[in-house]
Amino acid sequence: MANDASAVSDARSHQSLADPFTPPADSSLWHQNFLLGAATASYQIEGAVAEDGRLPSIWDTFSATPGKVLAGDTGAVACDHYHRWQEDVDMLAGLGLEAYRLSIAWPRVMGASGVPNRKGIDFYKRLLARLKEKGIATSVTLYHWDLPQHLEDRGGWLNRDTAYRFADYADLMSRELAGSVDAWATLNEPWCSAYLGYGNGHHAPGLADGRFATQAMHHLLLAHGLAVPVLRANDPASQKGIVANMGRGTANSDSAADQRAAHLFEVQHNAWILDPLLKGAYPRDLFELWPGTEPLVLDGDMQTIAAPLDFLGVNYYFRTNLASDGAHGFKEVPPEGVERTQMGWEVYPDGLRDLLIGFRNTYANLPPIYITENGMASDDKVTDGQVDDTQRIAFLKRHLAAVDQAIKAGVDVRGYFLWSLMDNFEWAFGYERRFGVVHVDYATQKRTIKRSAELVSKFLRERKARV
Ligand code: IFM
Repeated sequence: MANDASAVSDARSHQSLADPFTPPADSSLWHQNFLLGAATASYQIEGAVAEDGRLPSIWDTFSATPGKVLAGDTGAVACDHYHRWQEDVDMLAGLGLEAYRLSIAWPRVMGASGVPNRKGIDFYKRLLARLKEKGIATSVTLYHWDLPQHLEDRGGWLNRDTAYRFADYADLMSRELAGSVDAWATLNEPWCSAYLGYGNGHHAPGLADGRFATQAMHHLLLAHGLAVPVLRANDPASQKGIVANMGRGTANSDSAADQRAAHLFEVQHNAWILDPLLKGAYPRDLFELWPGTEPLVLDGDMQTIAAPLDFLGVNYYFRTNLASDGAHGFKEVPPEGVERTQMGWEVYPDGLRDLLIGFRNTYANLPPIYITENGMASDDKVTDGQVDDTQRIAFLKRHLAAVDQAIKAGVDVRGYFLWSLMDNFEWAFGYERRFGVVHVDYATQKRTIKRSAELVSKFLRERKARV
């Protein structure tokens, strides 16, 4: 334990470092083992969609369909990361980021008959080797929404067979990449794949039916459960987990009806995924909210889905304020006069803290948590070679403070990934919404480090200097 005098001088040295981002002296973020990194996803940054044997994905098809993506944008070129990956890894290393979360494009590494595509696999081998060389920890997501189109043509996530195909894909990748991945996440945000992809059609493949959403979710979770033991067998030293987007629902009043509305919202966003994973059962309330949508579940599925996890990845962005709809559901009541981002999402850091503490209280077997995505979009412009993203700096500082509060309340949070390393293809919003801590000029592919990234980097340097 430090004596009083050194504690005082320690605190002073932190004060002298004060800037709009640097966490206070007593923040858990100063602990060297709290991992701080950045995240991206294959379709959002890679481009090169027809190169080296990559097959089409559902997002190639969806984004090529008029009216589906803002301004008709597609991921065909994106950030051209497939060709600029060395420069991008150098940039990560230059910023001193300690970990990088990336995803693998399934259609890049596996042919329709299941045969490996060597050129695609080699791309990820080179990328991971370079990250290792630079001392950057690697977190690899197997599925961040780019389902091979040939699987969608056979029913996609509505077809149980896709779950088994996913396990084959996990087998291939974990054999090929064993030893170069620190953490494997099976899926990114199954809620978005199931609900936005099959429930309301806002995302690929663009189907809209409530029953489809619950069946797609079941097959996604089954795919996850089938993959976990495969990953364990092939790459025992790595961590295995899943990444889920979690929504905070608050009640518009103290009335029992509004409280119930907020509860149902969180059932629909969080318990729909976490209960099967951590309790081995779907929440009953879900099917009261959506009567008649129970998926077909075969014997043993729920045990498969509840395979023990080494970590849970939590993605958090905003809260939703809710009231009863007067029947059995909820309606959104957007608060007025609150700060919002370019997406129109409310800035609400307490939601992250409250969710984390709530999960700790609800799930006895909650694994260690990584915040695998958090960040915001702003309409950033380069002026005199600089991007002053003031709103993002405050956003990050406040959300990291919320994580610190959760840790101090006893939640085991081990790290935090900025979403995103660089501006990229924001799905149905195309390139207009900029989430990066690095600006990308899509005409020239020039990367410009934003002020937020400079400050994160400064903090990491200072933290390292304390060892
Ligand atoms: O860009 C997405 C990411 O792919 C998944 N999580 C939310 C981000 C911002 O919308």
